[in-house]
Amino acid sequence: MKPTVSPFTDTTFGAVVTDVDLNTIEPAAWAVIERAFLEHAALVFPGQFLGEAAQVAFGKRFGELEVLRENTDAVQISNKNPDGTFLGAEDLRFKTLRGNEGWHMDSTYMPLAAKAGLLSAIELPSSGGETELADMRAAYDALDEVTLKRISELSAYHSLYASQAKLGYAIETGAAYGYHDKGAPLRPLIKTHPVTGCKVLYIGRHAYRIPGMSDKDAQALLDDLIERSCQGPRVYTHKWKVGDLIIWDNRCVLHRARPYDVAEPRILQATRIAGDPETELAPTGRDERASGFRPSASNR
Ligand SMILES: O=C(O)CCC(=O)C(=O)O
Ligand SMILES: [Fe+2]
Repeated sequence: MKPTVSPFTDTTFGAVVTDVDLNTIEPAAWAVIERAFLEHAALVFPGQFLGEAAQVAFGKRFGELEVLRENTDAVQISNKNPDGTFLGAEDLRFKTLRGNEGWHMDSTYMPLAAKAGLLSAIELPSSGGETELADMRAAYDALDEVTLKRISELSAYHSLYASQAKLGYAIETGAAYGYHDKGAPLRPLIKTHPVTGCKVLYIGRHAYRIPGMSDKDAQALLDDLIERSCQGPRVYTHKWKVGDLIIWDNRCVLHRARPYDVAEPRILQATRIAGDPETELAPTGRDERASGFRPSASNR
């Protein structure tokens, strides 16, 4: 059986893949999926109902997994505690879920940004809670000359501490929050996709500071780029059904969760693919005020 890849007709990216069982993929079927992933940047596999182990195995075909939680490859993005109660507004995980509702790319605040994200739906609220994806290749193509010229040499520092602080969640501690200020990764705003060679607008809520600009001007520019980029036809809204699996290329696609009634369960199974250090590793530990540091061409 060869998978059928049906590109979305109303967006600049994305495709639905049917006629495939992700539990048992033949080499020829995998070749089709891998090619479609690079070409369409996001794939939707309806009704797969993959268990944890099968999702992890499918994820590993794309590359090494990023460790999201110690000692486990499969992580649930859930608004419930293990005892079945709902997270409270003061819980760190509640704040993480609210943070996920802002447009972002995964792990850009870590030295090694992610290659791809996989999600599948286990339990869903009665309305809302969609996942949205936005095509940053098409966003780059849509940039006007003036903006392109203005941003082409710029880089931004990325920090989870900063992005959560923007939401009023400033007091957390922990590993990922540590890459702030002098330890924040510095990433060019325009990225060249390491495999396809496409130019990509590499932005998202974790970007917070631009060397050579005031923080206020940088934030205004970064907010404006997100606002202008994340508009139709560059946005795909996935209205979940239990059993669906989606994957996006984190090197060229922004994503966010949409709000829902937090008193209803929403449980997704997440697998994240680590970036290739050759291309997704960013310099950290320097601050523009310290040295006038600029990323080298090899980091673009
Ligand atoms: O909950 C969602 O829809 C998105 C979650 C997310 O940001 C992620 O899996 O990286
Ligand atoms: Fe995410």
